[in-house]
Amino acid sequence: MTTLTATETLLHKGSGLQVVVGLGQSGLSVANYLTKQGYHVAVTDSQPTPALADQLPAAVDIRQFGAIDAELLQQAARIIISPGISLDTDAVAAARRANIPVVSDIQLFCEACTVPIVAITGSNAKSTVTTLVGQMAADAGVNVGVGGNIGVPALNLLANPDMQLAVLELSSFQLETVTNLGAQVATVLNMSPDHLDRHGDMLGYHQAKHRIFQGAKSVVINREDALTRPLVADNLPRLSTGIHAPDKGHYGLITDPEGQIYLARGTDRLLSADKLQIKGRHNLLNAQAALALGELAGLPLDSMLNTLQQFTGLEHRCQYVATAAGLDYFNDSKGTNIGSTMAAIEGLGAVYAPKDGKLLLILGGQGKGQQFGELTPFINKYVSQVLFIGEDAKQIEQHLRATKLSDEVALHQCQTLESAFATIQQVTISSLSQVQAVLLSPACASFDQFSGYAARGEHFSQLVSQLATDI
Ligand code: UMA
Ligand code: ADP
Repeated sequence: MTTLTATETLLHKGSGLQVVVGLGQSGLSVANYLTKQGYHVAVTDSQPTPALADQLPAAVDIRQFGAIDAELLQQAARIIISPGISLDTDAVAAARRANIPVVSDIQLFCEACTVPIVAITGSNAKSTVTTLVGQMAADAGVNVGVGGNIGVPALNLLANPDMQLAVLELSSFQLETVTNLGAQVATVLNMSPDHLDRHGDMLGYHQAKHRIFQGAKSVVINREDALTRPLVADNLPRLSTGIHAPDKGHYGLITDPEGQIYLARGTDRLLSADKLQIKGRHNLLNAQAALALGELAGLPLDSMLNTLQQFTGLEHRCQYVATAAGLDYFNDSKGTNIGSTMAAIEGLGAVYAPKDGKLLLILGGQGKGQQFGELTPFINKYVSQVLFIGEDAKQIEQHLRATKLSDEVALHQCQTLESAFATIQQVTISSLSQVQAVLLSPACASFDQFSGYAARGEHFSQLVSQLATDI
């Protein structure tokens, strides 16, 4: 971070009160950043005693906790809102009506960042692709900062004065208040319904996501998903990814006469798919996206291909846990929307189908306003048992029953993961169930029963290991 002159500090102090709304990780990073810049900063949070309050810098002299302070917001020269807080929150909506600017930490980051930004969003695969691109850059000897929605607040990256490249995972919540991000390369990896309770409908969600392209110098597009295509000038450099053979210079897949699949750039076969440790068709798209983003960020291809072969994937994403009583257990707790669950069912289902095997799917939690009937064709093809857990379990069952669900798919209400495990024992005893693998891919948020997807995945893995020791 550059050191400010006394005049700059005075200018910032004089530029009015900066009100940080929400004191989570991003709120704290904003308070730290703005106080160092010499701004007058206030913080407000709904919780009476936010956990991070004692980490606030002493210079933050206004702290209003217990409710978002509407009066304080009216005094702001600028509001910096945390991603978890909706713009429709009463106090925030009133401030916007009073024409007080509301921005996210990402806006402050892109205004201050002097190095190229790789900006990544999408309904799914953000963390996987962000981690891959970050690793590709590091392996190529680039001093890279990786942050954003992935868990490291973006502003914290500015503390590294030697950073040469910033790789950001961005959520729709972070993007909805960002203007002119100006990324070196930006992408929307894929689009499927998510967070509709917050954005109202698919259009609102799409609009938020596509703000990532504002001011971008180049873009990566997913040919399989028209909703990822940006409205940008035709002459903007662009690369595309997809499951078919690619045009010259673009990424795709080539299958040879023996059926071997290769990652390809134009007609060049780059890498045989079986050299990747991450499995499934969706991961072949993720690998291409990482290569295309890396190329447009100036990373060397050979080094990127080496990184790809070393990458073992992230926890809780279609992760194999163990085999117990002849069933393979997979933890896809990060499957928190129907798009990710479709990818998991299809990716794993295709592995067991040739052996006449079916999946047992554990689904449910907080449904976030999604239409679960969209899962039905995937369930009909690859799943013989569905077990529902969590707050919206009954509603999800209704959605499936209202579609053309096959009679061969059995549905069970279980409420909790524990009771789901008892049901697994009952329903898989008969070989008629055809179940060869158990997949936790809930297509829902976990907050009704867990502190987050990681806690849900860990609980699942514990129940599996318990099972393995009981046998
Ligand atoms: N709060 C209020 N009023 C409210 C809601 C929340 O005051 O109505 C307060 C809470 O009391 C708490 C603070 O706001 O003190 C929490 O803020 P936050 O929810 O924005 O969370 P942060 O800790 O700042 O973390 C955020 C992202 N969280 C969300 O978007 C919900 C993190 O993404 C991100 O890693 C972090 O910034 C750093 O950039 C998490 C996430 O769940 C992983 N993201 C969603 C997702 O991936 O689906 C979008
Ligand atoms: P995000 O950060 O966007 O949530 P993750 O990389 O954490 O993305 O993966 C989230 C979920 O999406 C996991 O369940 C994973 O198996 C699934 N997934 C990964 N890649 C894709 C893809 N290309 N399309 C659909 N789902 C995917």
